[in-house]
Amino acid sequence: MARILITSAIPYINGIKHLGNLVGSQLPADLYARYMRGRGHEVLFLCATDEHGTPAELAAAKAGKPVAEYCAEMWEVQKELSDGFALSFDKFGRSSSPQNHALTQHFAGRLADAGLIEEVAESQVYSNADGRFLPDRYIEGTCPNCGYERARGDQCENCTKQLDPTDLINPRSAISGSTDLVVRETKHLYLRQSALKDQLAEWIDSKTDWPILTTSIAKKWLFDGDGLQDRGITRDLDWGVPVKRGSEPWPGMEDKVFYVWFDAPIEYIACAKEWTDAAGRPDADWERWWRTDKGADDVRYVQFMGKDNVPFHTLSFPATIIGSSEPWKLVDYIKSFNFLNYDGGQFSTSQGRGVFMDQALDILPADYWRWWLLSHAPENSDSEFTWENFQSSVNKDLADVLGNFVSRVTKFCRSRFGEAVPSGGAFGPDEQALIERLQTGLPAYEAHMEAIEVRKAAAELRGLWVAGNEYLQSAAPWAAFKEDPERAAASVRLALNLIRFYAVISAPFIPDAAARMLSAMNTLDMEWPDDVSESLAALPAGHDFTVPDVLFRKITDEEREEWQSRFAGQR
Ligand code: B3M
Ligand code: ZN
Repeated sequence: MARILITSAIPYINGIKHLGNLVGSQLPADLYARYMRGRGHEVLFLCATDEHGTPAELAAAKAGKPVAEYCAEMWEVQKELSDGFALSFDKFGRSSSPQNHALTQHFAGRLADAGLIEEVAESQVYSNADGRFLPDRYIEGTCPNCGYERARGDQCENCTKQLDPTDLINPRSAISGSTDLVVRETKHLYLRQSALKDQLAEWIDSKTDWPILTTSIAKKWLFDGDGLQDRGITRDLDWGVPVKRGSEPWPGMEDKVFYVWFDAPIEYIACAKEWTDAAGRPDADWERWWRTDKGADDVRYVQFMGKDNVPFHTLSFPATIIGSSEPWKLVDYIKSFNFLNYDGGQFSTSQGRGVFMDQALDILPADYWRWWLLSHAPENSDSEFTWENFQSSVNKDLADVLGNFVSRVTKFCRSRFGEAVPSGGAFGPDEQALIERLQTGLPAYEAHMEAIEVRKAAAELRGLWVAGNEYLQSAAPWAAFKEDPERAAASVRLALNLIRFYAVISAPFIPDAAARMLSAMNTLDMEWPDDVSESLAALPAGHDFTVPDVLFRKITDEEREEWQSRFAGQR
């Protein structure tokens, strides 16, 4: 038995995520966590909300709420949706937790002690009326390029031109509207990533088994242009982790907070500290997951994320950890994803284009989405959601293949033998052929799951479902029953056991359907089928079962058309 630490990139707090976000980190992380638990390993699966930065402040302002209140409410919303998708986090934490505040300040202190933090003087816009420095996004004015009057200091939304706040005509504070702005000098902290470049490059080079998508992005940032740049890790915001050097104040930094990308990955560690049992007791032993001097040497740590998050996980966060000179666990494997597009374009949060997590669950149960998203995960290139493809995958794979198998077998047995596994008869060549097919297919499926080849694993699993249907077609117990009821009994006994077998191996993809299959088979036995033929005898003759309700329903053409127009934009 191994110990496996799994983290998913932590979603921003500022709104409900779309299906592209979901398939880029949380969902495949859940697949892996469920599989590893199913194989009997000890798993700690962590995720959280990413609550700091300008997006959180701006979203709260838009909602007319204090930012702390807004974040607390959105955490509840995101938690409920992740439960709805059956994401099996051991802890869904918050980057605004006291644990993360303390740990972030601790890391900053260690980095400063090691000489890895530099104070850099910068000119920045200060608002006299607001009594604070304004981040670029908090300054509005007229775009010098197109004349749009509500351009932001970082970019004009109208013509998309990248701007500097000083480019704006008639600049004003986005907070108060005041035009009483001056340029003042202020200091910011920079993490000297460049000083760690060689150590980081050596570490990345040692990761020969990582996906090319992951290492190529890391190497680009390490070596392209002037090489790895130092990174500003402080911001002039109210909401965030106050800048401190360990638990000590940091002179000159009193009104500043750490940059959201500095504290967000540290939340992976803090999240383990936030974990409590049902009685509210924290795990005194959390360090065995995170400190190599406390046993984490034996842990395999796997991270999941979209490709846009790779630089922070291959370079910035490791720089924080390596730079601390403390024995924190570094990631062992990074699984990164390309983007999922939506029906000929992109998902768009601002235009409400595409399907968002809440809407998805309003129209169909989680398993339908889990299956489509995982079996079409954007692994080797970007992939695209289309309603036609979704309809055909659901109708074929889930309804016609798996669902139909379960329904045919259980209904046939009930009508001829009653609701118990029938006795009598012996396995013949058809049964042998099926068992051999499963004996080669199952290890192939396991190998893809171990390697986190999500699409290949889904294809292999589908193949195993198809094999069961083909077996049923050729054994044809309904025909055999007339001449040789014993033969039919043997077939049905195998097929009923196959339902349990499918439930166990499919649970990482479709956990709710798997639970319903097991409950119909009247068993809690989730033992992984290490020995295929033994596992196909787990339900003995005489074992009771029930016929389940329809496992998966089909999507009609009318529904497909209606959804296609409903989600085309302007939520
Ligand atoms: N919140 C970006 C994202 O959700 C960011 C990830 C942080 S991971 C430490 O894509
Ligand atoms: Zn413009």
